[in-house]
Amino acid sequence: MTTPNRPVARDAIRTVVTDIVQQANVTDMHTHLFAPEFGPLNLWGIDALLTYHYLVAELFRVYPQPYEAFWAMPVSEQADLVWRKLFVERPPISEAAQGVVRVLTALGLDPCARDLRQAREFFAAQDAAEYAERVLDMAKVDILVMTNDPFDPAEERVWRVAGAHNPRYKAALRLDALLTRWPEAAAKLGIPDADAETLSHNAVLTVRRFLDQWVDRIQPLYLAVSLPSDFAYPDSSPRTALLREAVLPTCQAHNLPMGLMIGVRRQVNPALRLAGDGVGRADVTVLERLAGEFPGVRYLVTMLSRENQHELCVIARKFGNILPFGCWWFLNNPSIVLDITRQRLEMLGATFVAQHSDARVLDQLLYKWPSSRATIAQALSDTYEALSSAGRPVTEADIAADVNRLFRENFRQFVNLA
Ligand code: FIX
Ligand code: ZN
Repeated sequence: MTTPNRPVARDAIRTVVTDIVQQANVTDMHTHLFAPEFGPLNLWGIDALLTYHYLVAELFRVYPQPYEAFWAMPVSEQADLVWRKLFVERPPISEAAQGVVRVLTALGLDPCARDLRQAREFFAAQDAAEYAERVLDMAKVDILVMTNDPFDPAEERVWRVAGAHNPRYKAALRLDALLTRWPEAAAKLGIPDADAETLSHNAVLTVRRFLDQWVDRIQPLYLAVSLPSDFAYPDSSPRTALLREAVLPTCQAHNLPMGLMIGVRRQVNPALRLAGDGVGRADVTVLERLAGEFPGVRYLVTMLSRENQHELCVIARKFGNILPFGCWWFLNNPSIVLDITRQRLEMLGATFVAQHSDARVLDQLLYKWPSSRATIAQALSDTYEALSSAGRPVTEADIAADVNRLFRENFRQFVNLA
């Protein structure tokens, strides 16, 4: 029998917390997944899992080869090679490699197989839509947020023709093209003066109209952009003008938060393609200026460099319109998640979003979430044990409420999702 309002004994805290965290539903606020109705954009199955860009980078560590030779191979052969080199010829110990093992185990497949025959047969027998529901249920992800690029013609076709109304897949309007590749975006929008020193009135109006249309079309939960480690605000670039005159006013007009993902160094090794991005320490004071200049805008913020995490906590203490989220990409490893989560709990209580999956392949939900849950449960257990020792025991209800805040509610409230 559960007694949610009775204090949990100090020596039972770890078990109770772990259980609550493992059972909790999560809202996955940032992924690169697509609902099944997006057809080939919805990635799942063994070939997609093994050619995930994290693993492609790791393949080149153990098996240097001409980049172009790898890219010229059919995806199934790339996957065979990754399997042989990273899973058969050595134990798959990295977080990304262990992730594949955990997915296969969760699906009842053999993680020690010499080849991919069994896995391929399993995935070939699945119906895409039914399988997606099953994976979301297994991962206890109630709702996830996609990353929707309004400049991607493949996506645009789906939105224009069929619309996308899957209740478990919500949209986020991603503005990297607009804010990091302005001349290209301007050309697509038919804006002639992309090189001008200041943004013309017409250019601003065109961008505003474009954003309004896309907000109406895809009903995003938030707008978002990933920004380089040298992101400066304000400066004399078109990015500052676009943020100030078009993007942030759009957030205000539609009451939508702005997602800022800061610290990527795109294409430090272009030959690795999607695997070729790096990380750099960013200047966090940009957030003070953005949050101060647009106090009516709510910002979802994640930073890629480990060195920026403490400063982000300090800024979030100063600005209620900043919600730190997740341990992004190169930070999504147990040792670092543990460290960052502890830091955030100490400095912010339960007022952040503990994690997002960033999954690109549906099945990855089956390892990214269990891994994050285990690590975050550890950080939370330490916190409640300390609190209990200090003289304030916690109840199951206390713990469940905090877990719900960290994994669902803080994000949902921020984006007004019931
Ligand atoms: O910009 C992003 O949203 C990044 O998460 C991706 O671009 C990155 O490639 C990734 O998949 C990280 O997990
Ligand atoms: Zn991402």
